Amino acid sequence: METTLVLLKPSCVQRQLIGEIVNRFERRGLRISGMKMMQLSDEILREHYAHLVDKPFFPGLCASMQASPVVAMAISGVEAVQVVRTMAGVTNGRQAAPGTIRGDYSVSNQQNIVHASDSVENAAIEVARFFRPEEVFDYESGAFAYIYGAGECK
Ligand code: IDP
Ligand code: MG
Repeated sequence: METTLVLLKPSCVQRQLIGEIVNRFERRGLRISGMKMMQLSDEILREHYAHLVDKPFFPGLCASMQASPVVAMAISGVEAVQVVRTMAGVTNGRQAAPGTIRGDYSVSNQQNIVHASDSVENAAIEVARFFRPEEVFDYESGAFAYIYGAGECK
C-alpha cells in the first residue's frame, strides 16, 4: 500500500467542488487516511513548489494557492501514487483527458483543482509536510476485501 498527498486547491474549494472530488477518490476504491482544511503559508508553498520558485509564474501560483484554504488529503491504496496522479490528469486542464479530474473540471494551466504527488518518494515527503504522524490513520478498510483480489493488497 502507498499513501499519497492530494491538495484540493482554492480553485476546487471556491467552486464548491470539494465533495465531488472527494467522492471520486472514494468511488475509485481509495481509502482516505487523513483530511483537513488549512490556509497555506508562504513558507510551506516555497518548500512544496521548490522546483518552481524561479519561474515567472511562481508569485501568481502562490497567490492562487492562498486565495482560500485548501483541503489536504492523505489517500491510500495499492500503487496509490500512480493511480491518483492518473486520475488528476496532466497539469494543463486544457490538455487533460476527459475523465480525469483536471480534464473534467478545469481549463487552466494553474487553476487546475488538485495537487497530486508525482512519485512514491515525493509522496512520503509531501504527506509528512502537510500532516503530523497522528493525523494520518492506518485503519482497516472493510471494503478492501471487495476492492482488491486475494493477495493483491499488500
Ligand atoms: P503538477 O501539479 O501537474 O505536478 P507542476 O509542474 O509540479 O505540475 O506545477 C505545480 C503547479 O504549478 C501546477 O499544478 C499549476 O497549478 C502551476 N503551474 C505549472 N506550470 C504553470 C505555468 O506554466 N503557468 C502557471 N501555473 C503553472
Ligand atoms: Mg508537481
